[in-house]
Amino acid sequence: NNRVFSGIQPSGVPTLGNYLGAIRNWVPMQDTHECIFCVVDLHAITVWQDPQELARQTREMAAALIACGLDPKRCILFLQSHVHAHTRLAWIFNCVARIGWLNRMTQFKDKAGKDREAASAGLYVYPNLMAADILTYHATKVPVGDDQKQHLELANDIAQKFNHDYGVDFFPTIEPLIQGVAARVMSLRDGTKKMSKSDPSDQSRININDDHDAIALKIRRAKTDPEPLPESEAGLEGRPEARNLVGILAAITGETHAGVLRHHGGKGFGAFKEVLAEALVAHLDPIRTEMNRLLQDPGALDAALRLGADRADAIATPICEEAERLVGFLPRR
Ligand code: AQP
Repeated sequence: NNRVFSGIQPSGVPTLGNYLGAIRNWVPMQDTHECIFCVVDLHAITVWQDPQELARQTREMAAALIACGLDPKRCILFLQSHVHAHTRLAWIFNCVARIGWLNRMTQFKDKAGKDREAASAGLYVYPNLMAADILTYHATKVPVGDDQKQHLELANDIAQKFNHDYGVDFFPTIEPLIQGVAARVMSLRDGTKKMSKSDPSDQSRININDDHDAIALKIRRAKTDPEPLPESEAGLEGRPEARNLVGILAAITGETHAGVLRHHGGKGFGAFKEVLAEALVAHLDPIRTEMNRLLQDPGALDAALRLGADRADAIATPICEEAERLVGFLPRR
């Protein structure tokens, strides 16, 4: 099949990283694939979320996705907590996945920080829920940023072990679709850390609803080294901040890194940053305007999400129930 599944956490406003690494690539897939896109609120609470903020951010995320070009008529767009098959299948996967597999997940180590014992159990089993998100639709194509590759490999290990343990050929193999020049956008404050919506510093990221002034200021303050831009890609070696800014402009203009450097090599960062800020403002402005418009009518937004949940349920629940039957659970009659 050519069913696509992808999700995004409502842990803040989507960043330029989420946009370039994920959302933007989802838009054209609506014409070529059967697309299922999910605001993964269950994943968001693996770290603390203020309830009111979570509710607000969930609506904002839905509005942002539609503003970026996801069309609730051409894709299935819904909230994860509305479709119970995700958690039902995740429990089964908690019992299929091995602790040793989870221990190898680098994102857990990054997100849990130094005090690993104090991290939530949910954060630890997060990849099992992610496997359920995808597999309860028998989706085979998963467009994600480079940072999610390890979780997809784990999802395939779970699918294989389930099939093997229960002697069936039930769950398909998942294929990661990693695309774009800027598959990984880095923090504006530290070129070795990825840009994140939950980073405590707002200066570390561009939010897709940042206005002209915010974008200009953040780009002007972005960390750089004192050297001018190199003339060729080799000159970006060992200069993560320079590489990141070049990569962002390349992704926005559709050029390669080399192409950007052909145009701007030799410039100081002051001049380059002005070009970059202007390109970002021009690209993000219509998205911000549309997002704000959508947020003014929460009733319409909620209705679109309800419809999405109904359509998602219709696919997910029968697959989940078949998995439960294979495990040996009696159906409720
Ligand atoms: N910096 C990034 N560059 C490229 N792609 C990125 N993605 C995230 N950050 C970058 C991609 O965005 C999709 C949705 O991510 P998510 O919300 O499920 O969680 P995340 O990967 O943990 O994203 P954040 O922004 O870092 O959120 P928080 O701060 O809450 O953890 C994924 O496809 C991801 O690859």
